[in-house]
Amino acid sequence: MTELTLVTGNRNYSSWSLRPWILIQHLGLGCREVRIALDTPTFAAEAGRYSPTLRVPVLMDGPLTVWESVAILEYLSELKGGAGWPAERTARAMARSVVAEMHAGFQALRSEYPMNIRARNRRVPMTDELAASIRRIDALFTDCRREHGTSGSWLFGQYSAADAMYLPVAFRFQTYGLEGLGRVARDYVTLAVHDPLVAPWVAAAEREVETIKHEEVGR
Ligand SMILES: N[C@@H](CCC(=O)N[C@@H](CS)C(=O)NCC(=O)O)C(=O)O
Repeated sequence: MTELTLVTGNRNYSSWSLRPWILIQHLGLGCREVRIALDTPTFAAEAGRYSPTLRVPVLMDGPLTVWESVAILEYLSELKGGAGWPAERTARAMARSVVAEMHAGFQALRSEYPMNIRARNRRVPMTDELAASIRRIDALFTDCRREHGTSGSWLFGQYSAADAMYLPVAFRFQTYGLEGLGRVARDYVTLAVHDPLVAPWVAAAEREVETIKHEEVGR
């Protein structure tokens, strides 16, 4: 197997980049990393050297380019014989559903609670749309854990692409507060943000000096 290269954005802000990166760590794949700072005049030109969409993340495996975070998660899982998904068919179907739901939705959560790993104790006005997103996240975490989580601590017991997909959501709750989440979801958020395998990404986020003004919301 050739060495994988993962092109990402800033550690502090790039929620889509974090998803394949953490799955690479959990699958024990290893990769070379190329980081391109977001929101700069040169971002599009630099990203365009790797990505047909001019966005990150993008994965290279030799001559092959894979873009879109969900497609990358699928590819990484395939490299490990499907290990990125739950082994049991009904659990796998639910995991794929929640991954697709995150990729396609949660607009209010994404825009009103931008991922900002360094920030703590931020509070933003609660809108109806944001409250609805939080209710759905609470139900989703609780249902996954209760229905399929008994073999371990993650959403489907063992670590899967679903956990990778929702890790940036866990960091959002660390920043903006846990209000609206019940006990099961709170415990899951605590587990996810303290995952030892994400610690190097968090440390790098804390070392970054760039600030993106429109991502710095809340007081
Ligand atoms: N649907 C894409 C979204 C990727 C995306 O929006 N990435 C952001 C960084 S987190 C980006 O590249 N932004 C730069 C831009 O849009 O110019 C995926 O799932 O990979």
